[in-house]
Amino acid sequence: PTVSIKDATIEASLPSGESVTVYLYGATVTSWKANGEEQLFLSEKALLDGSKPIRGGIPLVFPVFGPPPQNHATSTLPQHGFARNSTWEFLGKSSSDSGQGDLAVKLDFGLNHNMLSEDFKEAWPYEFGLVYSVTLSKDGLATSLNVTNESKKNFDFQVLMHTYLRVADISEIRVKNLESKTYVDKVRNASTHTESSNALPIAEEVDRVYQDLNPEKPIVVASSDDKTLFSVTREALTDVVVWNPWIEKAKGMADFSPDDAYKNMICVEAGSVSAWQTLEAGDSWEGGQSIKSRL
Ligand code: TA6
Repeated sequence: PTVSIKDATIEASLPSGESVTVYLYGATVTSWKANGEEQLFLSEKALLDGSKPIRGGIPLVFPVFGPPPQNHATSTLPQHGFARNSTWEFLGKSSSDSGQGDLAVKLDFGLNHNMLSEDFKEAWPYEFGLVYSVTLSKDGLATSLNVTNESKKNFDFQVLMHTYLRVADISEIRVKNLESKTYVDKVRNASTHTESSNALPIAEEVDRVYQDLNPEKPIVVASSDDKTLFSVTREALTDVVVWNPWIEKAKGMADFSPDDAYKNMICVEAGSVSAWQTLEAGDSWEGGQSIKSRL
């Protein structure tokens, strides 16, 4: 594998052609190429200069998902926390080859409390260490986060990998393996429902937090003729958010472009967001996702 460092980005590629690009800003994966094509959606107006979280790829949500709750340690943080809008450091790479030619390259990124802006330090006054690993292999992309509480106090956190999967046409895809799962519908006043479809079509704004899923059961994005396009398994992340902004919300986001690009993306977001993980002083937690494409 080759790894190149270009100012604010790290790029890795495998001899078989797969590649991944990560911005130090937010440790945001902005590109994952496999089977000769781009697998992730990146808005044409995504800001890549650190002025705003990147619109697309895999933004990292920590320590809070969504708008922070009132009267909480995260209350004065921005939506989705500080991880995706802080500059991380590249810790290095490692590659593995089990001999059967399934080479993999792992890129590690770090963020800790004293690297945060003064505002963020003040907003969430806990010593912590994050190591985010991005692993590219022939048959997939995996991202995992290790959280260490380096403070003397316990802290609560949420975490989510806000993955924008690229699709040719939103009307042609279905999201599978959600049947009978409970979800909070953020488009319907956060009311709770049970999923009835085992192949969910996306034909309007969708913003649902599916809860308590078996992380080893893949969430599949399939074509309308039931070919698997993406398969997402998780570790220690038991919620999955399915989001598509649809027409109006797409138009309402200045960095979402072109306006009709909602047709070319579906967010399948692995996370632990429907409750709070409590990390005791000195303890660590790890969770992640593994995405396979075009099985
Ligand atoms: O993951 C879904 C969601 O929480 C939506 O409600 C929408 O807000 C989306 O994230 C994007 O949030 P952002 O802060 O990146 O504009």
